[in-house]
Amino acid sequence: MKKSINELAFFGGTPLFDILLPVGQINIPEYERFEALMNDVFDRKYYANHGKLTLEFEDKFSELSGMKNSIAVTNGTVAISIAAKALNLPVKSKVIVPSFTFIGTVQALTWAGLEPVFADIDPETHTITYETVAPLLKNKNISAILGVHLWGNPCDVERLDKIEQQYGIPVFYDAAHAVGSAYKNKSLASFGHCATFSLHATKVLQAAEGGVICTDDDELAEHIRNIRTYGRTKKVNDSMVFNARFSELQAAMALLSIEKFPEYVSNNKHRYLLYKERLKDVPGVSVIQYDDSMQGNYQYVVFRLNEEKFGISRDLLVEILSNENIIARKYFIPAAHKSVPYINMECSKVKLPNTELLTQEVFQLPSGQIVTDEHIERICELISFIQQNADAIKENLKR
Ligand code: T4K
Repeated sequence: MKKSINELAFFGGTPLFDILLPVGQINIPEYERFEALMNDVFDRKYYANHGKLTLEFEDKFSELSGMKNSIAVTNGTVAISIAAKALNLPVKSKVIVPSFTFIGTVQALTWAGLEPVFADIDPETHTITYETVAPLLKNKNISAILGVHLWGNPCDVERLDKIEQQYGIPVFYDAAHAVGSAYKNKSLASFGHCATFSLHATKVLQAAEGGVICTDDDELAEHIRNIRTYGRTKKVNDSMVFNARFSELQAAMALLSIEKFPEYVSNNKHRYLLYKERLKDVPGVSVIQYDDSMQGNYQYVVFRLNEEKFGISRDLLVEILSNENIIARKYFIPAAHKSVPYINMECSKVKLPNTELLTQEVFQLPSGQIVTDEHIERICELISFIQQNADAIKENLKR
């Protein structure tokens, strides 16, 4: 452990770790098993268009999510655009969406010809609630609500369902972070008309790139399948169709990943609890709390930093950690309404105090499969050391 602030890599010392510790999960399958699946694909000479492996993966995803239909697509962003198209939301209509999310959530709406109306979030769960959404319903031309189960934390699902009943506005969910997660033992895939997932390499269930749309509504599922493959299912008609097919190569990765999903989640939870325990007494640092009503996958370990209590800013802490090869992240900064192109549009003129606060305070620490208990012990000791020496660090910066 560092004995003085001059030993911090930020001030020219040697980095604490000689490998990079990223925030992404990076669950690498056994290469031999991937090769065996590829041999099968090569033997059959069937690489795309939803072959055997893709169908097998879709069945397994349905089993994991307790859903009737799981439709695999190119990635999580495209999954949202296709879901919006399949819901037949009128072009240029408005969709209520949080600003505190990955920019892909909102861009997916824009690509589907829709306009965002940004909602604030609850500062504890980081998700939209009845209270943050209801005042926006007086806006004209609202056609839907897109909630984001950020970090796998459920939106206010029960009360958002009531908005749908009251106002007849469909709700659907970006569940990119919520694979295998549940609220009160009910799969998060089952809330709203449909839920979309990401299988990016950094996610707990990964296909290198990929996405899934889940729904129990068979008719909606038909539209999603039809849009995904240039309208070729011929079972329904859609005016705009696309190529969002999932390849057999992606399916091979995803099948190997889903097999290990319970193990990955259990390891993630262990890491989350260890971070929580080791940082509990560090002033100004608080870890996101998961309510007992939710069963998550713990793929992101999310913290807030109160600068006044900790002594230095979140941004400076992240920079110091990065120099030690601890690649902490500041998801999501800037928030979507402050990002191009929305910053130049009418929709950016909103007051989102909780979103503003969280973009200043939130950060994530490495939590993937390569992160060991020893790494976490050392990261937490370092954060504690930085807090205890915050004044000296600030002094040193002035020199
Ligand atoms: N909705 C939400 C709420 C989302 O968070 C996302 C995506 C989406 C929708 C859209 O889903 P996709 O279309 O992406 O399927 C990452 C991911 O690219 C993105 O999937 C994710 N959310 C977002 C939160 O994070 P970056 O640019 O911050 O991370 P990236 O890809 O640079 O990777 C992080 C670190 O992981 C790198 O420093 C290096 C390491 N890494 C990464 C890859 C890809 C590896 O070691 N190996 C790898 O293969 O976006």
